[in-house]
Amino acid sequence: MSPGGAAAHRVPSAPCELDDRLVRYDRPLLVDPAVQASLRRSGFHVYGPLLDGRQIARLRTIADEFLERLTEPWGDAFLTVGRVQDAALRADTTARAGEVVLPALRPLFVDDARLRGSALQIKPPSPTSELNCHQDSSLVDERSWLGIYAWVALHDSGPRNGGLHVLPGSHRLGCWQRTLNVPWQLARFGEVMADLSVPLEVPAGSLVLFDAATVHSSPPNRSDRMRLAVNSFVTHADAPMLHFFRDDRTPPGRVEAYEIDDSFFSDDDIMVRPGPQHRYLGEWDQHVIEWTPDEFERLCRQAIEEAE
Ligand SMILES: O=C(O)CCC(=O)C(=O)O
Repeated sequence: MSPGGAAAHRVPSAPCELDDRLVRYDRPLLVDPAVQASLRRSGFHVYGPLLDGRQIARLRTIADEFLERLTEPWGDAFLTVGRVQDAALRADTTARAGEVVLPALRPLFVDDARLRGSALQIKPPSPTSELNCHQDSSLVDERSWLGIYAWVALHDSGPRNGGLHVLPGSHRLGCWQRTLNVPWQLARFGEVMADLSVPLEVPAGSLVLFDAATVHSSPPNRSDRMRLAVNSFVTHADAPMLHFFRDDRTPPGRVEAYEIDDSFFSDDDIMVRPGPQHRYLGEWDQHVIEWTPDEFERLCRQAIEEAE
């Protein structure tokens, strides 16, 4: 059936509980079982050095060249290459950064992992460069498939220059239909999430792995120079890549599901309904979260305790 065809549909809220089972961790994605176990427990893992000085310098140069070619207004907010409108610039910069990062990441993952990347993240020194708490796009069906973001600092990174903060254990909150085109179910809990998040100190060249469902954020960069990072995505090669979408043509209580390929990110406008080149999988029940703020805070505190 085409989008918009079904009748209005009332979906009950997801139960107020953490995902204890985390089925997506049953299959190894990381070569080292201890790293996979750490990620399963906490939702993130600070891996340590990945890139050497030469590789870091190369990536900084790619970022400089990207900024020289960028014609879109940018202001002084956080900027990720993955979101710029110029598809050719986006694809070229991502591919060049990937040539440096992906070979370094590759040995950490099992043979049948697929690595996608790598989006440069640019945080200028400015009071408005913060990123509020969020979860990244799920990109796979997290009820069965594991998706991991691999974030590498290209400068020493900490709270003063807008480094990464994470909410430990938040990958167990079960909010799995995440794209820029579906209202984020946890948005109204922003203050609680920010209060409970913890800052990470990450030296230049070091890697943070995080479950795509882990809530994270970064405060404004209050230093006097730009802070760079690069982010890649890893999942199993046979995991279908998913995109969820809804607008006012989508019946209440539903999301449209699409199977996409890499061209979606390199060639398409990711803010509009995917075109016919992407397989339409139908309308799925929306995963609705109607917990109270108290219930949410209780769950987060339990998640943090169990992440230790
Ligand atoms: O580099 C940062 O400041 C954070 C990046 C981030 O949150 C993201 O890419 O989702």
